Amino acid sequence: MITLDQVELRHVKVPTKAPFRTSFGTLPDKETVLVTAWSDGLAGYGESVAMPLPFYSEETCETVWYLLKTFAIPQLLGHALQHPDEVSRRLGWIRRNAMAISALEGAVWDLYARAQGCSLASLLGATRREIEVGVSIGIEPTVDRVLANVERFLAEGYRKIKIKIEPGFDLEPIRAIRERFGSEVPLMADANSAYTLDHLPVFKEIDAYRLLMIEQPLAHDDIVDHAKLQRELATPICLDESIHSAEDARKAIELGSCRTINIKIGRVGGLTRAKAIHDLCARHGVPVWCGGMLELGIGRAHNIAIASLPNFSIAGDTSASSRSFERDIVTPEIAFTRPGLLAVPTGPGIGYEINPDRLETFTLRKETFRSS
Ligand code: OSB
Ligand code: MG
Repeated sequence: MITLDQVELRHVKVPTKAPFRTSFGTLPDKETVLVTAWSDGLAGYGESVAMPLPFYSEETCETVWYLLKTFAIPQLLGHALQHPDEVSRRLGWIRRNAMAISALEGAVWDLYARAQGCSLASLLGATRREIEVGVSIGIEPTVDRVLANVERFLAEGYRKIKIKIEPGFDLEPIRAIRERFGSEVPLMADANSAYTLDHLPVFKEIDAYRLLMIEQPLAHDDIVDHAKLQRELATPICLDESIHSAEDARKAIELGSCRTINIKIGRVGGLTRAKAIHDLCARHGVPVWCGGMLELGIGRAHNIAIASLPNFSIAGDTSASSRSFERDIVTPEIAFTRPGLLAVPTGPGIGYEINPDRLETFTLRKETFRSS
């Protein structure tokens, strides 16, 4: 049992190697909210995946801060928890705000695992000792620059290449990658909702390139048109933005809207809910994979833990620290054990510690809340 006696919020901004462009907008530096939760002198860490602007979902760094400070933290401080699953239940009355809930819930999972002296992965039900890793490549001003990135990441051993696409920047990069690197490269495309059913002819052409999947081609809140599109394509559709819960997943599977799901802990409101989606998909024979939101080491560590579950059978977007950062906030930094493979940590909690000096350097503001 643990009782939270202190929670700290930190708004951080960390320089990235390069801006990351998607169809919804450009992400310059990494800016987000970190959560530390304490019980009896032991700390656990969580990371929000909210960004400064609400263009992936409605949440932002500011809404995460507000929601946590005003509603979620006061409900957990001083409250005894038998298990981290209770966080999601106790905060279940809060509609949406998944990224806020997830950041706090993740800190509690890490704290609880550390208090038990076991790894977060084993607590979640890990069956893998290492996970295969893919990489997500942003939209670039030229196809050549995409090719240069593909070359770099294949050389580093990444097991899956995902490129961001948008209308007007889709067939060309896909064709160029296939021509240069061959048809065997595990390749997929992520549209972040930039298309409609009117683009069917483009998808028919993309279909010929035998991608692993096309991620979230249509509207962020749609599962009906995705089902229509899936019926027209041989390429599997993967849903990202459209899936917020196990119920969303059940409906999408029933409708035939997708053949795989990108599970992001932050998008679905935490590890308990992410695991529920994983379990539901497993029961339906639908493989899943772990998405990413260009997290810092804390968030990546949570991703690695969940990706160790059995039905995470496709390489995820759980890149190493070096993909985005010169300096990450965790020690050790997240690095391959062998090309394209990350070891699932066996140490307590998320299995990484925080570098306090770096954390301080990157902090824009912080606030501590204590149980009275
Ligand atoms: O759609 O998967 C996405 C990054 C920010 C917002 C949305 C997405 C992404 C990525 C990056 O694709 C994946 C990563 O963390 O490396
Ligand atoms: Mg996506």
